[in-house]
Order: sequence, then C-alpha cells, then structure tokens
Amino acid sequence: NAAAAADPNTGQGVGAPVLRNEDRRFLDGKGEYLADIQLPGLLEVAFLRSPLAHARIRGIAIPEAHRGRVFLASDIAFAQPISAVGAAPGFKASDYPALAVEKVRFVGEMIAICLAPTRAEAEDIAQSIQVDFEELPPLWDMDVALAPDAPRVHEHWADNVVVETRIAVGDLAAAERDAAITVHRTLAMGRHAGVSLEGRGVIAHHDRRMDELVVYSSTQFPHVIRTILARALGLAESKLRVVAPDVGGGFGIKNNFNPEELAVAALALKLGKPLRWVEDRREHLVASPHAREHRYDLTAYADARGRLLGLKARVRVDAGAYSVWPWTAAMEAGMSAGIMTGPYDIPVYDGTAVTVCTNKSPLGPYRGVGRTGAAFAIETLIDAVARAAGREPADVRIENMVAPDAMPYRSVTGKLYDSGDYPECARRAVAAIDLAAVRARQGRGEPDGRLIGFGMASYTEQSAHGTAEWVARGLPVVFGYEPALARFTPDGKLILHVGIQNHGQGLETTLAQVAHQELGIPVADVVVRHGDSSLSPYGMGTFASRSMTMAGGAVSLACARMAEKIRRIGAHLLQAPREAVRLAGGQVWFGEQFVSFAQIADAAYLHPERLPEGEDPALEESAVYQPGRSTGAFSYATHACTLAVDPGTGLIEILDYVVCHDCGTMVNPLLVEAQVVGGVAQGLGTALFEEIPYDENGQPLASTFLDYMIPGACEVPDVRVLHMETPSPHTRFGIKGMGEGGAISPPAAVVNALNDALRRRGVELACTPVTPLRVREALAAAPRA
Ligand code: MCN
Repeated sequence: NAAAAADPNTGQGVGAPVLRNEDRRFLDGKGEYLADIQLPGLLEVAFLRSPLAHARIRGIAIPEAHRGRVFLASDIAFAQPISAVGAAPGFKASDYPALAVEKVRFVGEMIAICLAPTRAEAEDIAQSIQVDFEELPPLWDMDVALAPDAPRVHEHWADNVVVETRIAVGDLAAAERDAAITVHRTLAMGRHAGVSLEGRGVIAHHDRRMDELVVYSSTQFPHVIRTILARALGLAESKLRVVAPDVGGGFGIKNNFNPEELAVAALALKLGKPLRWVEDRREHLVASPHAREHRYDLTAYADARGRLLGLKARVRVDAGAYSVWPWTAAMEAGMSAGIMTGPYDIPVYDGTAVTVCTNKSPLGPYRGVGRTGAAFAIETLIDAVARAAGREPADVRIENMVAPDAMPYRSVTGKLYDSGDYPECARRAVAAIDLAAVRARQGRGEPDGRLIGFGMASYTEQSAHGTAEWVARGLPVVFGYEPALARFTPDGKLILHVGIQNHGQGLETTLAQVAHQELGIPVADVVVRHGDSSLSPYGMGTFASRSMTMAGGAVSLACARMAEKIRRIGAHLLQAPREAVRLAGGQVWFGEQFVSFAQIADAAYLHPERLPEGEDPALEESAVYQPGRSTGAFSYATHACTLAVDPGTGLIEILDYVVCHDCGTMVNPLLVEAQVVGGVAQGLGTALFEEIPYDENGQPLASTFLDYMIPGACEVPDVRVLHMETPSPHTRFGIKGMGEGGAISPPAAVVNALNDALRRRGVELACTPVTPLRVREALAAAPRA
C-alpha cells in the first residue's frame, strides 16, 4: 500500500506484514498471567455464589471453625456498590453490590468471600456456609419479566424495563403505503458467554513500601479500573496501582468493572493481606457478563424489486439483573437499534430499543457489541425481501447499498460513514465464492442427500469513536482520546508507554511499526509497555476496535515530535543542515555519513554538552491523539459462505467462507487477517454452537464445556480473507479499526445460507444458534410437500 511504498527503509512500517514481536515470549511459555503471580502469604478466594435466581436472604450461618475466613457484604460495607447510570430519559438505575445485600438476583451472584491458602480449601469453606433463602418468583425470560403483573427484579422500580429508546426518522406510513413488498420477521439471538482462554481474575495486596493498594486485574482497561475502584473504596488514585499482567483474551468481558474486583480489593484493603481470585470455567459460564440475547420484531417495506423504502424494528434485549459499569444495561439494545441499517441506504426508519431486566447474569460487551444482532436482523430481512421479490439476495443487497459516490454518507440513524465502496466489497465476496457455481450445484443436488445453501451478510463497523460520539451515548466516562509517551533509553532503544492494553491483538508489534514509520527505527529496537497505571500515561483501554487508530495516532504524533528532535541533534552532531538529514535504520544520515540513535541518546542523556545550543537534554516526547470530531471511522465487510446441511441429522458443515473487508490503511495485513479469522470463529460460535439457556427456575442450563459447545479447529473452516483499503479521511494514516468485525456477520451469513438450503423444504430458521436439534425440529414441523 501507499504507506509501505513510502517506506524505503526496512519495510517494517505501516503496511508491512511484520511477524509479532510479542510471540517469542508466549511461545516460550514465558507469559505471566494472573494465576502465575507469586506473592508471599497470598490467600486464595472462592466466592459463595447464589444457587437461586431470585431470593431473599433470611440468614447466613458460618461454621464456627471458619470464622475469620468468611466475609459478607457487611464486612465490606465501606465499598460503594457498582452503579452504572445511563443518561437516556427514564433510565432505571440499580446498585450492583460487590456481595449480595439481603437479596440475590441471579444464579451466580456473590454472597460471601471465603479465604484459604488454596482454592480447594476456600471452596470447601464456601460449601460449608448455610444460607436461609426465601425463594421469590424468578424472572427467567424477558417476556416473563415484561408481563404486566410480573414481580420486579428491583423492588423500587415500576416495571422491569431498564429503558426504552426510539429513533424515528422519515414518513413510515408513506413507506408502508408505497410498498409493493412488506415483509415481517421475528428473530431471536441466543445468550452466551465470552469464553476467553484465560478467565477473569484479580489479585489485591497492600504494598507497604509505596503505601499503595496494588490490584492486578485481568482487564482490558487498567487505568479506568483504577479510577472507579478508587472512588468505590474511597482511596486517592495516587494510592492505588492497577496492573493488567498478560491477559489471555478479553473480547469485551474484561472491559467492565466487576463485583469480583471490588470485593477482593475491598477485603484486601481491610485485612492488609494479599488475596487472589481466579475465575473457573463454571463461574465464567454462569456468572461472567454474558453476551447477546436479542429479540427482534421487524418489518421491511420495499418496492417490487426489493429496494428498501423503510424499516421498522423493535429490539428487545435481556440484560440480566444489573447494569455493568460503565456501559450500562442499555448498551446492547441501543447500539443494535442505532446501527440497524448497516451499509444500506434506507431513507425511513423507526427503531425502538427495549432493555429488559431479568434474573440472569448481567449482560456486558462482547466482540461485535450490538452489531452482531443488528446484522442478523437486517441481513435475514433482506434475504426475505429478495425472496418476496423473486430475486437473487446478493443482487437486492448490492442495489440497496450506499453507493461509493454518496460518501461521506449520513445514515438515517445519524452515523457518518466516512469512506469506502460497499457494493464493490459485496461483489468481490460473491465472486470469490462463485455464486453461479453454487446455484448450479444446488440444481444438481448432492449425492449424499445433503442440501447446499449460500448466504451472505454485510455490516459497517464503527471504530475510533471520538469524544462527541461517547458524549452522545451518555456514558459515565467519555473515551475519546488516547495518549502515548515515547522515551529513548541512553543506549538508543525506544520504549513506548501507552494507555491501551494489548491482550492478543498484536499491538506490541503494530505500535512499533508506527514508531518505525516516523523514526526509521528497527521494530526490534522498540519495546511497548502497557497495562500498568503507574507506568503508562492515563489511557482508556482496548475495546471498541479503537486501539490501532487511537494509540497508533498517539504513537505517531509522539514519534513525529521525537523525530524532529533527533533530526536537530543528529544534524548538529553531523555538522549538517537540519533539512538535509534523514532518519533510516536507527541512524541519522547526511549523505554517506551517519550517527546512530545510540550516539544521539548518549549525547541527550549523558553528554548534554554535545547538544545544540538551547536543546533540552533527554529524549522523551508525549502526545495525546483525538481523531476528528466525527462519529468515527467506519470499516465494512461482506461475509459470504456456503454450507451443507444434512436433513436427517441437522448437522451443518461450512464448505466455504469468504470475507471481503476494508479497514482503511492496514498497519499489518498479517494481524488484520488473523483478527478477521479469530472473529469469524467466534461469530460461528454464536451462529452454530454457543448458548446458555435458562429454565423456568432461572437456572442456567449450560455451566460446563460438556453442555456448552465452542467451535474448535474442526468446526472452523479455512476462512478466505480479501482486503480492500480505503483510507479514512478522519484518522492518522487513514486507519480504521476492525477488531470486532469478524464476529459481526457470521450468524447472519450462516442462517441465510441455512435458510437458502432449506427453502425448498419450506423451512426458515429465525434464531441462533442453529443447532442440529433446532434444524431437525424445524424440518419436522414443516408442512409436507
Ligand atoms: N490492525 C491493523 N490495521 C488496522 C486495524 C487493525 O494492523 N487498520 C491490527 C492491529 O494489530 C490491532 C488489531 O488489528 O491491534 C485490532 O485492531 P483494532 O481494530 O484497533 O482493535 P483493538 O486493538 O482495539 O482491539 C479490540 C478488539 C475488540 S473490541 C475485541 S472484542 C477483540 C479484538 O480486538 N478482542 C480480542 N480482537 C481480539 N483478539 C484477541 N487475540 N483477543 C481478544 O480478546
């Protein structure tokens, strides 16, 4: 690409497919995760968690032998409960206590914290505690919770609706009147977990020398955790240090302030003892912030060829018992309704977002937040419109897309799509999958009786949200900037201190590539430091596909300033004019002469007498980056797949999967591709396997990997990734974020392909995951041809 071509140096800058700097450490088994940390006197924590969905606590009996090792809400009453309050009118706030006070509201809610030298002993203590519960009727489903006479999850609320918001633009009645085609659909997307390789976890201990509480958390945003934890504990932020060690995947579930963090930190502060909690799989599946659980009532109005005239959508989301901090319970439904029209030019929209409170684990962000549901809704609806028009869905889809010459384009929901060619992206995906060949194959039929289907789905992914966008969302924290501090060591190596947190995205490499782009320093000479509130500048963390754009922008600005200083010093040492020197390969060049960065750093730190007159010693520059005051940089993609379904067993095999995407300028195409493929794997989990259903008692029915399926190597096909590169006009280098995109389209693409395969059997599925059982049930219920 253009940026790489402009880098005659060593080909390690923006656009270069550099291998990851951080991999060696991990491959050698030298990663240090929360569970690996050793501290003298460390006590392990097990939580006593509620076995009931909804109950009043009448009493708690702790065996005499365990007194002093079990602590209740009253023991940490000084810690403020978590309270995430949305700004939307009518938003109902709830306190999320670290340990339950008087009442439990979901299976898995924490009641007591138990301490012992080993986790096993702590679990034994937890099991010895007797709780006297008065059972209350469980609100185990959003429809149950919405019933007019339903009991309340939070007694002081008038009903179980957290908030209802609406976006209504244009004349829907006119669209309805003019429509030749009207299509209704009701859809459901299942609830599931995030399932990071490493679960959540926290360690807290008092550092006597520094007189500060040190909290290690497997988190995506250590600085923000420090701020909210300090407030909750009544500590000065200068007396609290939050460190994210190596983090084995976050995917959004580690992007919340969790009650476990609060409880462990509060008790460690009170007792002055080091404590550790490491989430186990059952806790993760039952009590970590869950993902998705959307329901949709949709109506599309279109002309006879399927051109969309208007869209009506009602999104309901089961957000569980409490609002997670800082996102609030309203995030999923609000984002889904706000991005529903995706890459399509739909002039009229009436979208309602309803967030429902139930007796389930709270819902939090998960890769593809809101948009995975939105794409599922609009993309299955467009297929239905195309069928009603008697046309190929790919054609109808492409005809409805925002045209490239309409960019920048303001969507009906107010998003400003900055750049790109959505129809071309879709055309490339369809061409790569060879739709004509798939249709011919369908005509011939399969020798083994399986049915073949083709499906596609497109999306827009908002990234690099600026200050104005976060303000508009009314969150307690506005995340519109990111800092970087570039610091040379006296031996001429560069350390980048950044506020974001790398947990698998490859940022230790891509940020070094940005530094290389500005300074010509070899990537191997750059170290990226992150994840420690005491060592890095205050930053907002890694989520919302923001880090490459935001931290990349900050590193670029800081390094550009550094490059100026290095040029000045280098020119002085070379006795050359400043304009005549160039930076390359870790050296400053004047014709055939050079001085190395090591010589320059030596002068800057250890021999200031060699510096130009008036030049400050030391090599340290910082910058804060904010992208333009837009709604962000919009990536986009089309996913297309073919699958075979066995009508006898309901088993689905993905035969081919193509992603054509555009994330603007790619800093590292290798990492971008890996991000896409990883996202697709998770999206296939949503589409085909992952689900935590609840029974009528509010009991989660999947609490181990025996009853919760995740896609493994055998289930994930070879994903073919095609890149387009339309730089964003709003960001440094034209970068757009893309870390979530892979997970957005698979549910829609797979369900569309499945319905394409089952069409001749008169079957249409409208939910995820499309398990073999659901396929068989749908086929059994279909009218016989
Ligand atoms: N990148 C690039 N060029 C671009 C955009 C991105 O080279 N134009 C590369 C960079 O290496 C960057 C990565 O792709 O680090 C993802 O970039 P970005 O879109 O900025 O996303 P973030 O770095 O902010 O990562 C967050 C994103 C999200 S929101 C989830 S959820 C998710 C994801 O990243 N969680 C992940 N990918 C993950 N990957 C791993 N391994 N683990 C997780 O928990």
